[in-house]
Amino acid sequence: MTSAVLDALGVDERRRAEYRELAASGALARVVRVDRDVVSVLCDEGLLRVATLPSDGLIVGDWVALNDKGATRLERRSELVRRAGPHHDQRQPLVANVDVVLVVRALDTPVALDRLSSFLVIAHDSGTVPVVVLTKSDLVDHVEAEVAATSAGLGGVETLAVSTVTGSGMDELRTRIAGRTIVLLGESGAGKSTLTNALCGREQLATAEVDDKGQGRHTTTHRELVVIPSGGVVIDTPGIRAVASFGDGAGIERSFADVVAVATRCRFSDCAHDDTPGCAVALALEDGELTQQRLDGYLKERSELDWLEQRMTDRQRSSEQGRGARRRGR
Ligand SMILES: Nc1nc2c(ncn2[C@@H]2O[C@H](COP(=O)(O)OP(=O)(O)OP(=O)(O)O)[C@@H](O)[C@H]2O)c(=O)[nH]1
Ligand SMILES: [Mg+2]
Ligand SMILES: [Zn+2]
Repeated sequence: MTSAVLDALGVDERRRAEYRELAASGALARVVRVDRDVVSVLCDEGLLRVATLPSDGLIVGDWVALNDKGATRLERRSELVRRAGPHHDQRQPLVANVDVVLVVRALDTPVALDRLSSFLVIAHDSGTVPVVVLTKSDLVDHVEAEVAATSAGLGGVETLAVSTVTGSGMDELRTRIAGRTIVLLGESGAGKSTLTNALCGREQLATAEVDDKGQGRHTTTHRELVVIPSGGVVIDTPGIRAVASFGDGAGIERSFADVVAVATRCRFSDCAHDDTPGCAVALALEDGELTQQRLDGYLKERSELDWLEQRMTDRQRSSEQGRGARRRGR
């Protein structure tokens, strides 16, 4: 069976087999947008709107088998997850079945690298590949130096510069995303929707100018999946400045592999990397192998995760105590 729509959405034989096993009454489809009680899906019949319950937990990028009652979700091969905020412990899945996370940043506004590295952490948590995309390259000089500095400041992450005005870098980006599912993350005004439209070749999504302070206007309010004619699928998202990870630390270890590699040489395995004797990190800072910024970024991510781990442990303990008290009370 071949289908242009499903192929464009990135279907493969494993997915088709999974769908056949369900023997669903309706089509195989992919979720392109989620509203309160309706999901929009693309399938062979085109765009359909299907009633669902929030408890179905469908998110953009999910594959579903349609049926009389709604939609049954197929296996998620990857899931990009964040926490509601730095001091929250709710797990929020953002998008599903993503291959590459594009971290988008406008070159004409200054940005804190630790905000960008938070996106790299959740990308690595989910096993997807992060790529940084620097937009609006037509507005600045020294684009190559910016690319090099961003990549180095983020531990060597792949970094591209693009302009939707001149088209510079767009072919490289198209090649990078062909045949894959990409999600765009970054702050409001970074140019995510403009980039999606440029990749689509039409004005599919609304965009808006940044205000006179250089701030975005939160123009995009929904995550939305669109098919790119040159191949691949892009999920545009509302602007966010940073994210907090809900991972187990693996994403931090990968995003800060340079810091971790140095820290393994410290004399004590529980080294706090301050004035501890035999601290390899302190030495690396002195001789320039590591920057203070990389270390601070790493420690910030670690401390947020430590907070989460402590919170989860406390929760578990109090729920066990609650169960114990109920048992004794019986
Ligand atoms: N000069 C220039 N302007 C750009 C480029 N890309 C985007 N812009 C402008 O940047 C502004 C913001 O773009 P949007 O695409 O709406 O930004 P966004 O990231 O989707 O913002 P939110 O939806 O609020 O998260 C618009 O005025 C765009 O025209 C570019 O490559 N060059
Ligand atoms: Mg937008
Ligand atoms: Zn140390």
